[in-house]
Amino acid sequence: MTAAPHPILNPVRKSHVEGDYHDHEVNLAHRNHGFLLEGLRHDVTPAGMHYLLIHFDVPFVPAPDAWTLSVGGLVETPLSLKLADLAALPQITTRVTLECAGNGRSLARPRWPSQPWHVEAVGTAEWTGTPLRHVLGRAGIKRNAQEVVFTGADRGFDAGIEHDYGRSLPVAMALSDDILLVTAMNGQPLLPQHGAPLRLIVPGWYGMASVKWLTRIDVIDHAYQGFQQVGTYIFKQVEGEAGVPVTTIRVKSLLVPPGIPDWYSRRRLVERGTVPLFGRAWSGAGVPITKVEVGIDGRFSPAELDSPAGKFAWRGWRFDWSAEPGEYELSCRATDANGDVQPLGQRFDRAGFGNNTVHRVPVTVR
Ligand SMILES: Nc1nc2c(c(=O)[nH]1)N[C@H]1C(S)=C(S)[C@@H](COP(=O)(O)O)O[C@H]1N2
Ligand SMILES: [Mo]
Repeated sequence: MTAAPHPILNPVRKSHVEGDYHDHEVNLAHRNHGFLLEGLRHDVTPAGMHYLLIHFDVPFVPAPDAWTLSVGGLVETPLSLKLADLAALPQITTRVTLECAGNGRSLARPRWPSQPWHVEAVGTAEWTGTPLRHVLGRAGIKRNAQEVVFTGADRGFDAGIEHDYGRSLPVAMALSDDILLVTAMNGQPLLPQHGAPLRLIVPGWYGMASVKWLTRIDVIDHAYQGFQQVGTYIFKQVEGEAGVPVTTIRVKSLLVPPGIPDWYSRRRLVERGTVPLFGRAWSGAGVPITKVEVGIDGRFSPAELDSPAGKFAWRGWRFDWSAEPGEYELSCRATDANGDVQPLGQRFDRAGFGNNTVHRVPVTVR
């Protein structure tokens, strides 16, 4: 008789599944709640409505004043900074739409067993903190530096590998004005689940880059090999290929489901007549949204765009639908300034990353 594989050190290799959600997926969905689509009405997502993605446990921080950020590796002056030191640096506030790279994963058939997102792993907050370059400037980056590594206080296992949550950025990007070390979200101190007391915000990239509970910054002269950099967050068609790292957010849009829902199925009932539809669209890397179209049973017409709300923030759109009684499928499709358009069909990725297929909402008009 062969021993069963150890569930942590030697986990059963995952494969795609169909049908019911496994207990493990349901458990992850409880821990990592999604955004409520009706919340798209808010320009800035209330903190409690913002999606969450926590790989391991939320670290307990009894005394934020004692929190230390260490800056080391290839720097002239290693630093050990308290929150008060960071607060003394120039502070800015930026509105940023954050989306999980796994958003849309479970819309794919078969699906990859993991955090079972449909479309709701997105939110837009106003993050306040200091541009990272001020800290790197004080430490002084050495000539041969290649990447800057960010490590969180959380630790766990994935695929049998024990690690601290960590991610890296190329040095040039780390020195840009946009990358922030933040201590506040929507004008309030960070909530524990959003990275209190200190997190990184990398606008325009999928959420995995925005390391929460930040404790260390290390400058290195090679490509970082941490699990969250090389063991996952790689676009792949098949296991074993080198793949392409997941970085910037792909163009996407969502609509506020109109009318009223059925509690259990969330099917929508809408009254006939003019139905004002509203939603938001966004893309990555600060690329503006140039067009949103609304589909009624797959026939698309242009929506009206609201004014842009910031380089890294989603953009509102609206559309008046003349609804006649019947069954319909509503959808929305955004285009960005690079000419990238959301695909109508399923976009296959082995682990379900970057699925920006159009959002579809079935409705009954009465
Ligand atoms: N330290 C740490 N940082 C992290 C994570 C994590 O599990 N640990 N999750 C990442 C992922 S995958 C996403 S999508 C975002 C989610 O941020 P939020 O929970 O504040 O919305 O945080 C990122 N930063
Ligand atoms: Mo994520």
